[in-house]
Amino acid sequence: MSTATMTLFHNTASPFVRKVLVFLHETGQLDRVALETVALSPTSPNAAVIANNPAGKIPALRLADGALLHDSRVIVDYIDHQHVGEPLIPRDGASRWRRLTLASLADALLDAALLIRYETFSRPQEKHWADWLDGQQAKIIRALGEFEEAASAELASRFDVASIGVACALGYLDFRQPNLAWREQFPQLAAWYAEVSQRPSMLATQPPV
Ligand SMILES: N[C@@H](CCC(=O)N[C@@H](CS)C(=O)NCC(=O)O)C(=O)O
Repeated sequence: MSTATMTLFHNTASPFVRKVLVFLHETGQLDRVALETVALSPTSPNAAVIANNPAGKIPALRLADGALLHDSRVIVDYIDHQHVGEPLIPRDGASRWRRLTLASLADALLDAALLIRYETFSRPQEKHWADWLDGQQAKIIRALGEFEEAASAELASRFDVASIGVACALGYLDFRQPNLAWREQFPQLAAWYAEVSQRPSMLATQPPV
């Protein structure tokens, strides 16, 4: 019998959903959540998601009492408060702000990658705006540069909110921009990612092929 008391609006292609799933895996709470798979984009929103999150975005998490949480930052914070192990988001001190800032940069990379995806996939070809696409891609490359600096010490030190965010961001780049060849330019990040992508939580949550 299922022990799930919460419902996660879910799609295997979503890197933001993946962060939540990795948190659930890493904190041993996967069986508490039922997955409701939805398909959506800004131009074809999903009615069930909108009813639960006016922004029309996933992830959204319905709790046992019916309360709704979004977005991924709020949800992973909630999940981190529901287990007794070492927190994956440091509760205080300088490390809290540094780890959350690295996690925020991973989210910014994902926002840029997702905007590129929507621009190139959903928008008619004649309406594509090259300068705007270049600006988004530049954000991605700058973020990768900062992660390269952080890879061998900061990211490698623990698999927490920062590392999970960066790992899911890299997984999404491989999924949507397979020709980017970021590994050559950022070798320490590549070595770190090769290791963490073998964790059971990462293997179990890979994007579709
Ligand atoms: N800041 C949000 C971003 C979530 C997000 O952009 N999700 C995408 C799927 S990967 C989405 O729902 N897009 C639909 C839309 O933008 O209408 C979070 O961290 O959860």
